[in-house]
Amino acid sequence: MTSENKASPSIAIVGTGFGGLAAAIELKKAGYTDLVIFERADGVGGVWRENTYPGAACDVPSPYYSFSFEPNPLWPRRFSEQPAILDYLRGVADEYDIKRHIRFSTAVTGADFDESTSRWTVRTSGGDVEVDVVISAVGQLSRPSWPNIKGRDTFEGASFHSAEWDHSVDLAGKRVAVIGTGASAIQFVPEIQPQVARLSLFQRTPPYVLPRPDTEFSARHHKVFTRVPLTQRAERLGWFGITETMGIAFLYARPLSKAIEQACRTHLKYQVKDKVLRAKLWPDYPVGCKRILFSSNYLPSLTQPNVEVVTEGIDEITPTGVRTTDGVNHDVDVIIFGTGFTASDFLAPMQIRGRGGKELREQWAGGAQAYLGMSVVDFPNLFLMYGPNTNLGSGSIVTMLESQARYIGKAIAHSQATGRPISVRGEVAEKFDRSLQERLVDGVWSKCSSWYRNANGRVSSNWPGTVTEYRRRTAKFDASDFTTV
Ligand code: N01
Repeated sequence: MTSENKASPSIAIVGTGFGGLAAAIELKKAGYTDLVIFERADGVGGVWRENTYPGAACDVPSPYYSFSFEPNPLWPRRFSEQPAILDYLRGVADEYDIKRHIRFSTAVTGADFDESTSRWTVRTSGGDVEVDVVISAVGQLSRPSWPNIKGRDTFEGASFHSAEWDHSVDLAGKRVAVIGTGASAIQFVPEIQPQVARLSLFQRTPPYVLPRPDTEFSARHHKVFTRVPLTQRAERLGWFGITETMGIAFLYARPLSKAIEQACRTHLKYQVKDKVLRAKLWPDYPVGCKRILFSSNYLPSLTQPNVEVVTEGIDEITPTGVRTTDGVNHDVDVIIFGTGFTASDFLAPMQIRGRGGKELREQWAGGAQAYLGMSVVDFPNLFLMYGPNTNLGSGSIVTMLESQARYIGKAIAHSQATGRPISVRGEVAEKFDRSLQERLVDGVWSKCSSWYRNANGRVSSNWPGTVTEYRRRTAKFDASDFTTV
């Protein structure tokens, strides 16, 4: 990449999910053409390429879980399934001619800031590349978390993680153990339950579940959405309003969150008649602490005769199955880990070194933090999409990513104007993080354990306000928050 022409910085983006594509499109629109995008896989899509488990779908409605500048009047359903979302992302990449910038099958292993040249050396499986700006868009949920359960490697049957679904394993007629009851498991459990001989669901903590008001979008919908785009925009705005209200409920309005809890209770009562099972499935932590899940077929699937919900803790995985703390051996043929992702380990396994050779991982030893989730002290011209404290408990992450892409575009323009790399001022970042953590420490997410929190209890994943607040705070780029190096 060229560096002579400082008027046009060279920019590397890591990842081609919603975040990487949002950044690339924004920068192309702003006239930056010296772009290289690294993608470890052989296609775009991020988590929507990786997660192919049965029933994989988005629990945020598609008219809202899509780019505002690229509505899709032809969504097959309100809550589209993974293949449709992946198709959408592929289409967007084509539409904006992004693919020619992408180096597929190229994993970024790290990046070093060189103070003598004020540039980054990005280390990849395909060699080193020097650029002026690095944008990480690797997401928070891209690395599967394997539980540290004794004997996990001794199991003699097939086993795999939900995010790496092994489609070569035929589950028909098998005894299957599922470990985990998060957003992934509640989508695939109802899909596999009718096929398997026996399904043992190992539940450590039950989720709150609300119905998913899904609907197929018919040819008539498609016609209306195409001819009158305002109708789809109205649906988008409607869901924005609903999810913002839910966000406000968990963040600020206890009575409103009580109403949501009651709705979950009624839903459970309606779907599960057996009182013993119902008691097992009722959470004992405040609603909203973990992500509320949307499903109309998860709870009914657990009432089927071939399903057992196991609430005893797992003691050990044995060559033939799962042994629980009550000494019972649950013999199974297949174990599926729906155990989530290593979210708090931001940007891992990349090794990022900023000014003075500082390691990002060391700087983040107490928990990741970044100004507005995007800029880190002493890491000049490194910007993060979906960085620390920008996940949502409720709402569409795509709206956050669009705000970030715009803000990063402005930051790059400022760096270009000053002719120097920029990073957030230490005191600005500190003040920002302090106020964020003050809001989070007594908030709902601190009341239970989840992937939103680090091992030390710090909430590093979630934004403590509404989407509206984040959009407002990122709408303007304030150059006085940054320093040139
Ligand atoms: O992962 P999770 P996920 N022994 O971390 C259990 C997004 N997403 O893949 O709650 C026993 O939520 C763990 O138990 P506990 C969405 O943002 C979106 O399901 O820790 N159990 C939990 O039940 C979501 O929040 C969509 O007690 C163990 C489960 O495994 C995020 O991805 C769809 C265990 C992990 O749940 C993650 O969801 C899917 C152990 N040792 C996912 N370790 C959309 O629709 C873990 N568990 C957009």
